[in-house]
Amino acid sequence: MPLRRTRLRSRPAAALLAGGLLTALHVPVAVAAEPAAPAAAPEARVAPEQAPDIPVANVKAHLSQFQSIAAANGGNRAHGRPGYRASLDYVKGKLDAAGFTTSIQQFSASGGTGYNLIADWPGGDPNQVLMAGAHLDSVSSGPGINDNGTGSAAVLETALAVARSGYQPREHLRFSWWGAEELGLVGSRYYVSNLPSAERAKLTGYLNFDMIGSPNPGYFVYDDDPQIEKVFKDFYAGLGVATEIETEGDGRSDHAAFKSAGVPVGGLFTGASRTKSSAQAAKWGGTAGLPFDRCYHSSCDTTSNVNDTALDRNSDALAHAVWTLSE
Ligand code: DTR
Ligand code: CA
Ligand code: ZN
Ligand code: ZN
Repeated sequence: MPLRRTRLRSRPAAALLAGGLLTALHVPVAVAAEPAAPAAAPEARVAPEQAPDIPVANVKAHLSQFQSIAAANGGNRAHGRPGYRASLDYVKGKLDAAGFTTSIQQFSASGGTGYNLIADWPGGDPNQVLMAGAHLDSVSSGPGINDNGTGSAAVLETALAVARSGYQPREHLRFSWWGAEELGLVGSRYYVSNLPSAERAKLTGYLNFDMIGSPNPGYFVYDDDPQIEKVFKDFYAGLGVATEIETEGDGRSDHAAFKSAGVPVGGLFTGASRTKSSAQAAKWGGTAGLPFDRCYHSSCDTTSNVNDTALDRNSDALAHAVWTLSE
């Protein structure tokens, strides 16, 4: 199900007439009825390819790498620190080996050099580009495994699954890992503001994944673009898992710049420092009265700070959305 940006196409009057719209409006329109176009042969509908299962063990292996990178670089993967660039080099190495066309976008922020990583999967309609992304930087106080190793690892593993399967979607796929999100969405804003308007117009959607494995998880879906929201909600309904809309407000993560530029956006979130309610614990499990992630922006945001079930479900939801919205 391709994602269409809401652009109304102007239709010739004859088509409107034929379509009954103008007669309904009783507008006297002096147009010669065009000869009916020959009925197009119904195109052979190929069953949409289903997304593969994303092995959560693979996602967790990336998290272990991020943890090791932080340990070897002063305990974090923050903007301007060596652990961030080492994280980017790790992700880029996997993508290059899998056949992606990668590029690094450099920018300056708060006196440090920042980097975005962009990976294009060759093929697809260059004028219809679906993006999926996550911020790769942590705060300086810890390794940032849930925030946002989980989103980064799940986007990476979904991209690798595209390569493994040889998926050739109708739309062009682009994956992204943002720098300096924790400084104020700096990397994604830099990308969008430096993207030529003609290139921006080709984006059919941007899917954002920031904290998708919280230890006391909620299942929140961004309530921005209705079509994208429905893809995620239907996926979870298929699992029998209730979802809520993400209500922390716009502007809290990297989808903000895309939304401001008129790109349809959506995404998933398992919660940060807010407290899980009793009603939420009743439907999702976990512990009421505690934060969704008690290690948010703390040194304890390690590989032990991840709920595997939430990470697995959200990784599979991510792949499902990429396949569904690009086919
Ligand atoms: N700003 C994100 C965490 C965050 C807080 N609320 C939301 C809502 C949707 C996505 C992410 C978030 C961070 O600390 O990276
Ligand atoms: Ca899975
Ligand atoms: Zn954060
Ligand atoms: Zn984050």
